[in-house]
Amino acid sequence: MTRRRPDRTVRSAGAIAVTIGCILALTLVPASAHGATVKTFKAVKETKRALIFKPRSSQPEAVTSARVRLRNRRTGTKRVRRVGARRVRHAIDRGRQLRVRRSANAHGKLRVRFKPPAVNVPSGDGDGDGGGGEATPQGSIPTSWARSASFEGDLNAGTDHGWRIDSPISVTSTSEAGASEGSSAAKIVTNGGNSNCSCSRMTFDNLGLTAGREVWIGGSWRVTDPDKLRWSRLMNLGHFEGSGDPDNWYLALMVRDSGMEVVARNYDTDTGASALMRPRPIPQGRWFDVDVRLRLSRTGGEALTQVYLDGELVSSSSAQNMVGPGPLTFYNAGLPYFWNANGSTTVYFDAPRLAH
Ligand SMILES: [Ca+2]
Repeated sequence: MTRRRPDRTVRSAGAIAVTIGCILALTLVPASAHGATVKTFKAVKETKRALIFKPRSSQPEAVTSARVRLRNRRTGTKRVRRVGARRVRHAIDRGRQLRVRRSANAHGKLRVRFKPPAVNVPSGDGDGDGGGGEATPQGSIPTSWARSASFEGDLNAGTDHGWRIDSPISVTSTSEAGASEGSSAAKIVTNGGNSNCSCSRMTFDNLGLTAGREVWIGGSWRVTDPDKLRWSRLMNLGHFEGSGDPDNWYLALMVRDSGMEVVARNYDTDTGASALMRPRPIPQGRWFDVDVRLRLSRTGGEALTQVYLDGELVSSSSAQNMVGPGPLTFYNAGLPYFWNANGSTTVYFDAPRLAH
């Protein structure tokens, strides 16, 4: 059988937008004293007896202490509940949620103190073929996002056009596999039945990301069988001018024969493609986070692509990450492209996010 190269993409034909839900976002309030940093996180969920946080950082090992200053909105009573640094490190390291007990009506934010970051910068194992060494300091994953969604019972809130779902693929909101954020996630079920584009993706639109821009994109997935994702994509930024236009290009977290990689390429050809992270195994049967920091450039040595897996920097490249003249105008994620020959599989997706 001849392998197809099914990386064609048809941009989301937008259904009517559903918009602005309650975004359970995290916020960052930086503070410094003697080089230490304090990050503040809003609860991503509340239960009657607890506040649920999902702290993020690229340096979980730097956590020195954490606490929640609770204030009872009904009685005005205040109290401070300390949270063990080890618990916080563990939650960040594993991408898990952190549960802090509270009495009813008590609210507060999680404040996490970090010691000053180490000076040395991991060189990464995914240098592309761009010129020059990697000398740019490691950034930290944002805790406040310009765009995000969480699929808490509503698949469309926070997205620009809802989902493109090519029948008979289905996407539903479910809590059956847990979630990266909150308690629900998007469940994508494929059956390989659509020979055109087995696509299921949501969109952040009208981004206008040009050379020189600093951008973060991220998403969280739970994959039941990585072998069923060959020749597919998990997320991408894209520039699209019309079917077959040679200026169409995208920057994607994608899969070829195995593993996931980050590549900037033309829609229709690998000629001129720029490898930004070498293939690495796709975690199986658990939630994982991928966050990508970009400084966009068509010039090797001026561009920057850093990839964080579960909050840890795993790849850094200065290879060109723009392969066309046009700006990146949209973000797609979920399973933006699925190779139908993979057949039936289920992928859970949560917390698409973008900062710029
Ligand atoms: Ca969610």
